[in-house]
Amino acid sequence: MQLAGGDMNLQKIVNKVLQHERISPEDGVMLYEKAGTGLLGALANHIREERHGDTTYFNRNFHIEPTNLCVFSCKFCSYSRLIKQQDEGWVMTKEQMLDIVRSYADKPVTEVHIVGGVLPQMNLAFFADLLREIRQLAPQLHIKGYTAVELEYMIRKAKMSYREGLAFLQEAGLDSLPGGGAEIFDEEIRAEICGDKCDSNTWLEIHRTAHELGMHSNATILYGHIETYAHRIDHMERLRSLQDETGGFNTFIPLKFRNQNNQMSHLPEVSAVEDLRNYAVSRIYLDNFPHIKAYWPMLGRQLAQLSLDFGVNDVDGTIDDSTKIYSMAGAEEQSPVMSTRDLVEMIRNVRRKPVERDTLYHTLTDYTDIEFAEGPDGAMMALPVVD
Ligand code: V47
Ligand code: SF4
Repeated sequence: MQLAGGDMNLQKIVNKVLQHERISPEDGVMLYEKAGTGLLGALANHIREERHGDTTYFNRNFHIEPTNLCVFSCKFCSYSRLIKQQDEGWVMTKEQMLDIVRSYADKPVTEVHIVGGVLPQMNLAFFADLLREIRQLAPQLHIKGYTAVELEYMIRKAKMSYREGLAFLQEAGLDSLPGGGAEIFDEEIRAEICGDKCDSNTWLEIHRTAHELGMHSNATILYGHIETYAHRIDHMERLRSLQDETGGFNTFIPLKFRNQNNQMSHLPEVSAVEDLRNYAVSRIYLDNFPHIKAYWPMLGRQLAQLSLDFGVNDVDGTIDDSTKIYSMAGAEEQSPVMSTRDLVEMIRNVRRKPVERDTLYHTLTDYTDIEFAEGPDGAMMALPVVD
């Protein structure tokens, strides 16, 4: 790939990427600052297609958000202020959460994602109990639960080491960790936007320990607020180094800061073009992360489709409206429901190949040769194409 205009520094980065050479933090910042959007898309798409071809993964999951009250006060979060106005908040009982699991008994979901605010009464013993009962009700369901922030709090309060606490939860049924709570690792920016919760090294240490115990995890970045490009690269650099050590991360999920109903509402949101550029740089920089995910409820469907040309190869799940975090923060999708058919068509419409996966990216159904038709009860059925 020869660049017109001849910027030698950018050309060197292009050559590195094409030769599978790792780019440096300085290169990463230069991509953000100097590279055209077409170039970023072409490079990221090259990597994406080398690794995954046109395959675009999704999974069928549902969320449990045990509470939207939280002892922490992250300024970007639409949950955090609610602890002072408890009438607006919810705290679920164990039975209510188990009822949610029961309500999915005859639905083809493979994963439950548990994530929420942090409360003292929802402690390690409470969640271990919940995990055991979910495991009993749904032995096949993959339980992805608790951000490092939630884990740090409940394990500290239980006076255990991270290894002991994580092993205890794993024994109770926890399969993997979601990527939340990472926000931005730079200590100054972190202090400014979420200074009272688990620090960056602790976040990384908890994921390292989970990987050592054989659990996989994801990682997020919260971008588009007061951070600079150098902060984003620093964040990815810390993740890339840990991944070199453990290989335990599955997916990187950039989360765009949304500005409604929180203490950072005065900040404008970044543009769709910036979102696409950010996906591309993430795909290029994180050369040891297998997957980059666009979280469609947050992004909206059209931008999620476009992101597939900018390094993204996963669009998360066919979740129903069981997640509230993003709709409360002003996400594109106020009621994020998409049927399998909608999701498959969203992917097909941009000429990519829809594949349903489980949490660990084993292929469950390749939808290339599957069509949808109305079944006898009026519901949509997936049928193999017959020549
Ligand atoms: O850590 C909170 C984010 C995260 C806002 O692992 C906000 O598969 C934008 O991590 N604007 C929690 N983002 C959710 C999360 C997640 C989501 C989907 C999939 C996975 C996965 C993980 O939500 C928090 C925080 O970064 N968040 N408020 C906001 N105003
Ligand atoms: Fe609590 Fe998480 Fe919101 Fe921070 S982002 S206030 S830890 S729910």
